[in-house]
Amino acid sequence: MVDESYAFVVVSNRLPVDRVVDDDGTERWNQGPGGLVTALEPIMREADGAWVGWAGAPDLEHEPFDRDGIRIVPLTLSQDDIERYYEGFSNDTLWPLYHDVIAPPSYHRIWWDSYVSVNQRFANAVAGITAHGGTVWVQDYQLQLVPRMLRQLRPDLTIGFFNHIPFPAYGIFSQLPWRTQIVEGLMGADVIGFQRVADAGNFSRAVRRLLGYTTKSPYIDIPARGEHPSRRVVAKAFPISIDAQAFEQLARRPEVQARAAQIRQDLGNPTTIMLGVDRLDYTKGIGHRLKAYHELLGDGRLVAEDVMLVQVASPSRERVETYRQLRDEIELTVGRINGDFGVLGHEPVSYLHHGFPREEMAALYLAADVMLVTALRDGMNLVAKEYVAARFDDDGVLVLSEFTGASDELRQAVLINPHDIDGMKDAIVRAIEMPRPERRRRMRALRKRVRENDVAHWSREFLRTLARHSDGPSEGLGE
Ligand code: GDG
Repeated sequence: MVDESYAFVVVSNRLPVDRVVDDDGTERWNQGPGGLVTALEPIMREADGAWVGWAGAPDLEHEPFDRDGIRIVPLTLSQDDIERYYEGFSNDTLWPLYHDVIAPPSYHRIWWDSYVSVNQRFANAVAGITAHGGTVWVQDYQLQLVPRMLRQLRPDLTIGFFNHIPFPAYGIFSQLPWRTQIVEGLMGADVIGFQRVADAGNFSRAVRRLLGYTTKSPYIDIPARGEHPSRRVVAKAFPISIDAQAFEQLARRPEVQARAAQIRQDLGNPTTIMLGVDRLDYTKGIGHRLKAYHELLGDGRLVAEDVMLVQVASPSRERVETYRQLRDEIELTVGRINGDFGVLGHEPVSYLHHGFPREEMAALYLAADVMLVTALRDGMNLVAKEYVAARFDDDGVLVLSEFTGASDELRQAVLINPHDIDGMKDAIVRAIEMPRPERRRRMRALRKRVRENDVAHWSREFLRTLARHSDGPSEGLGE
């Protein structure tokens, strides 16, 4: 029985808030990291919005509640669901497959069964609370079956989907035993958003190959079948971004600037500070970056006393075996570099395996002369955009992998192919030696781009496109 209904519903694997239980047993919900909630908050408040997702702990049953004008609807996942649907199919099948099989994906039927049943639960929950003719925005690869399931339950709804990670070329995607079901699942949406033009192209090709539909970018036409009339789906790039203004304001705070100066001092005032900030994930190319740095020190092109690499590797997916192995490899390499080139009181790599508050991140960005983003494959990479947003002083050099979505936009970065270690080494040296006028010119151009295409722009463009492709009340969204 529907006892409440919302005109605009966002659904993602994780809720935008984390449940924290204090020592005395009091429960609090903290806003989790991520710009998505910041971007959607005003729209959700205005449009009578609800957010459906998992709260991050096993077997947690919790009543829906209001938070800052948004209805939060927690869904329960059992330990089994977490192991099969989340750690299994999402993180150990889809994630490596969609990132060009950098690590080998595992295919297990039992994981797939769980993915189907959890997606159905998400779809049922959304169907139960969305108002007649309402709009639903489904987020990311964990929920690719939800659009179709939802359309079957609620043909009156307007459904959008956004894929935060890459969509692979057909030659890779076609490995997936359930490739047809995934593509059919996504085609339940009215608008399917991707990070890059190439991702949208890869998806359209998969649809042509697997379902035989006609595509003419950005449209995919589904022919009429039985009592189902024909339908037109939009598959298009909407590059995500950050709240650039908020990030700049954070970096401009006097205490953040003071902290940046302190960091430089604590590191012994080296001539050059380089920085890497990544979830500890094999897609981020941390090993390739360390290899290049190690060789540069070995060649004598960089001198250990003058340079420092700060590597923040925030803990991630630690229950998945590939991630445990990666951590061991990275920590071994860091140990080798520091062993080979460290002197008492100075180690050339400062490795930090924990998360930091946003203020500290902003201070690190300000303290870093060179930012290294060397991902082997990355949907967008928000770290690159945060670095640029933080540099209100128009200084600093961004070294950016061509394999990130961000490289489509941030053309004034020093672009690299992280597989080409010699090329990456040259780029690092070039970044370190870049004269101030060139640094300023490049950073200004980068900052203009990030300011103009911020996360509010992203959500507005997506929701406008969605509204245009429906006749329902979603027309008011994104204005
Ligand atoms: C996926 C896609 C796409 C990291 N460590 C700390 C911390 N972070 C923050 C960063 C940044 C975010 O986490 C990471 O975002 P990325 O975009 O770099 O990467 P993924 O986590 O892989 O995100 C990616 C994104 O979705 C959005 O669509 O861009 O391609 O893979 O905001 O700053 N934040 C804090 N402490 C940390 O230690 N506070």
